[in-house]
Amino acid sequence: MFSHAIVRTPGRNFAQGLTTADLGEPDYYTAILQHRAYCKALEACGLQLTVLDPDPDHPDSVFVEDTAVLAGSRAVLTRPGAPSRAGEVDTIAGTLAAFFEDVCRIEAPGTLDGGDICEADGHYFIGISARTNRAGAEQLAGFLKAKGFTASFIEVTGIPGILHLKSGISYLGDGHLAAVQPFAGLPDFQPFNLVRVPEEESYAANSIRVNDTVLMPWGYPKMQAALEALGLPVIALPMDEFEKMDGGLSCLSLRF
Ligand code: CIR
Repeated sequence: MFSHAIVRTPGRNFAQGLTTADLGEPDYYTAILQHRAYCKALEACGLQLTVLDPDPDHPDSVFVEDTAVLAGSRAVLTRPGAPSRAGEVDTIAGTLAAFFEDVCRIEAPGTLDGGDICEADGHYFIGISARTNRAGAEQLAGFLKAKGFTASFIEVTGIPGILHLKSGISYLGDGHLAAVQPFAGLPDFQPFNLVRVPEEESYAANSIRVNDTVLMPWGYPKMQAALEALGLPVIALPMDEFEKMDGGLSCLSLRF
């Protein structure tokens, strides 16, 4: 069960962040409204929020998930793979130190984005991507092992449309794992009850289980029906402005 989440309000220069999506420029005001709805949904799931102020020096800093990996009493500060995002870690470190007694950090030459980490019942899948290199993945696996968690690596590099591992998979609890087609066949994921995300709904692969509820992006009826058929309560949220910046539901919060 989660009791807290850390989020950061989008800054006015949010549209100046990194993106590969060809979906047009996000609208700041709509992003604020969508972010507010996201925060309300987390609160409806029973979480207490720590809302950080916008960080004008880092337009991508609304995507707080990439700055840390949380594992029990340990917070691992990342070393983001995109140089423009490196400074985001220092601006959140103090907040994490207030909640976690044990804070450690990925060091050079390792790079790692939190979006590449998918935790499933104490096992951590670590994506090796354009943002997370093997040195970063190995450091994280060591930090996790020291706390009794296991880890394995999943190759993400070169899969079209997939920035991070969690752009293509989500662990939804109770053994359910949503995956887009390129991941669904991997032996690593066969022990799970696979929810196959149709290609035209691939953005919905980034959904999150928050206590009893699944938060998913709005506008993906097949995925929503599949989750409801599993008996999972669903809240669907408009996410278009974040999608324009390659961001999904998981990236907007650190949950613990
Ligand atoms: C970036 O390219 O880093 C941001 N525009 C989007 C990051 C999304 N983060 C995530 O999926 N965890």
